[in-house]
Amino acid sequence: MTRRLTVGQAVIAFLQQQFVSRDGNEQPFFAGCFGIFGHGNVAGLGQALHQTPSFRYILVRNEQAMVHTAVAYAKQSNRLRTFACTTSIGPGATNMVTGAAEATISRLPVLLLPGDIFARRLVAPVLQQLESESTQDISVNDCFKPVSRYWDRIQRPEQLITSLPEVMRVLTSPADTGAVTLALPQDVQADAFDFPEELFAKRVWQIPRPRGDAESFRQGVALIRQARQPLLIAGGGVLYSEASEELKRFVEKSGIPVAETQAGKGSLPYNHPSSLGAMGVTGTPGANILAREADVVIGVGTRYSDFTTQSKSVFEYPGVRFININVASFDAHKHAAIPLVADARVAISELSAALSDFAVAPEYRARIARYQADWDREVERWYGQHIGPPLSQSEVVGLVNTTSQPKDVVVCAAGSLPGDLHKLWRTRDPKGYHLEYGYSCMGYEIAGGLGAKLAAPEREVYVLVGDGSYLMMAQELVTAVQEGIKIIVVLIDNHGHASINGLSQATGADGFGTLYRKRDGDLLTGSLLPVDFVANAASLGAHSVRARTLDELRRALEEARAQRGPSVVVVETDLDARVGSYESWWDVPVAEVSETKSAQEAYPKYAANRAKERFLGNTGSAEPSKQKPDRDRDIVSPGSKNQ
Ligand SMILES: Cc1ncc(C[n+]2csc(CCOP(=O)(O)OP(=O)(O)O)c2C)c(N)n1
Ligand SMILES: [Mg+2]
Repeated sequence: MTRRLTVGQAVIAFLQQQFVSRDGNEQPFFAGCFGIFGHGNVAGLGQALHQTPSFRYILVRNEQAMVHTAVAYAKQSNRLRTFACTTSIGPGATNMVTGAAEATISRLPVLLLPGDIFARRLVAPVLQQLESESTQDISVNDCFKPVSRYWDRIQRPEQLITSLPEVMRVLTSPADTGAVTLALPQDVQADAFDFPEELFAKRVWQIPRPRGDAESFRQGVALIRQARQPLLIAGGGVLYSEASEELKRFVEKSGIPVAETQAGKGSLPYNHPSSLGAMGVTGTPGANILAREADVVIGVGTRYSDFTTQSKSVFEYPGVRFININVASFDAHKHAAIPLVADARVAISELSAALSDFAVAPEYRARIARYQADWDREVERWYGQHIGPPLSQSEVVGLVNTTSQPKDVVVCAAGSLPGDLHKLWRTRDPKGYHLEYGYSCMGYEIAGGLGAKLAAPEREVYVLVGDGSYLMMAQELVTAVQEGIKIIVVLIDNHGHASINGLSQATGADGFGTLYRKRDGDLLTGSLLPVDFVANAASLGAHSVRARTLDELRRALEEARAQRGPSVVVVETDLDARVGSYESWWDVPVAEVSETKSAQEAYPKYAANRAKERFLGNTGSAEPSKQKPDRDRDIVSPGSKNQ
């Protein structure tokens, strides 16, 4: 039995029949397809989508943005669903490279279907074709290779028969997932073939919950048993595995404190007795001090990015050992850990059972409680930091948090907001905090907000976006209007790149080139640029309003919640009212020689901090040096502005 279809039609017919199942819950894997048509896909995939209205097609405004939207949709859906993305050849295709990198880095499934140059070649060079004098086996789509977990180019229709199942295997694998690129030459997209009927049968991909190796598990349990100051770092894997309840039970009984990465924030509610809040460069004092002293670190579903490890400087205990629970062997083996290559939920509940008689010392529990209480007061202080107008960013964050519902979602990606949100946002639901901080891509915010809302229409989605990110990618507001997608955008207008301005000052470049001001000689120190964000958002069809005071902001948020489509609330904030960092450092290299005094002064401080970076290679086979005495410290006031 065969079915005669074009390649474009076969791709769509196949995607429609792909389902996933985890814990007995079955659902279609693809919610539809985003796209922009050009000569490279209009007659192939475009024709196929046109004749298949049951597969939702959404026209977007920018190809990079649509990958952000798909990434956000997949993230909010715990990787159990995603969108496909179709583009023309050339610039439409390469616009997706940034999104592909983001998906692959953050291990989130997206299917990219860029058009490609003619397989027949006779008509080459076609419009937008990259020519090469040394080979005809190249196109701009080769740029996707390093940023894709699976990459293929379909030169003959029958190649789909072996390629499409690989596409699905990778997309639905918790360990291997990321961007999958299937480049579709524009002539091949329209070519017909007699495909075997089985290719279009319903297929359910079981999302596995793998159990770890028994010997690694035994070693891990033994390691935790002899720990005096264990610390659990919760990464995105806790959330994707839906392991929050198991995590709660494990740490309530054992008293092990939990620090959260950006991707793992929300693993515990902010006020859970074991929660130390944010970990790392943008972390809380409690998390960072206990990380410094921890003798055993249990990393669950974390990649250990430099923001988490403070550039490998935070783990100071001489004999510190790691046990890493991760579906990806790659991450499980980091820091010479005991690797438990396993699903987070399964591994945590098994650890819970094996360690039912284990608990940390009461003094350790008391310290955790004290850090938590101190931090709660600190957050209150930042929420209540009423200045201006212009307002401070922390009081804006505070008002959005306190006026939102526990299940609402905050979406963000780049600038100074991620650090403030990581520290200050009081997360009350595992899916209430949505930060794209693997790639921290400016421009993700609004496009990502659409993805989060499409995945969770029952929740309000608050997009917090800086003026810089907004100017990079605001056009998806038009898509939100088109599709009736309600997102509430809070635009923080601090007239420039506050985050990089602070970093520039800390590293000796005096904030050069970071402010949105008119040119005045060599510098951008003239008057503020007269950008009218309210008018800008309104011109795209969004409900938009300016809020100068806290009362105005409260009213504007209420109004926004009452809208049916997207809203933008523009708030001017004070660029210099920064939250600062706590017990943290981040390695951003400072000029070793320079002609500026600020850089000359910054360098020795930098060199001293860098000396704290460690190679974390202790396997436990050698005798670790003796631990320093525990120190019991209070919260110190915000330190250097280092993000
Ligand atoms: C696409 C992209 N380009 C550059 C950067 C580097 N970068 C990080 S934050 C930032 C400035 C962000 O400005 P804004 O959105 O206004 O936020 P603010 O720093 O003012 O909070 C820049 C340029 C990035 N993360 N992403
Ligand atoms: Mg800004």
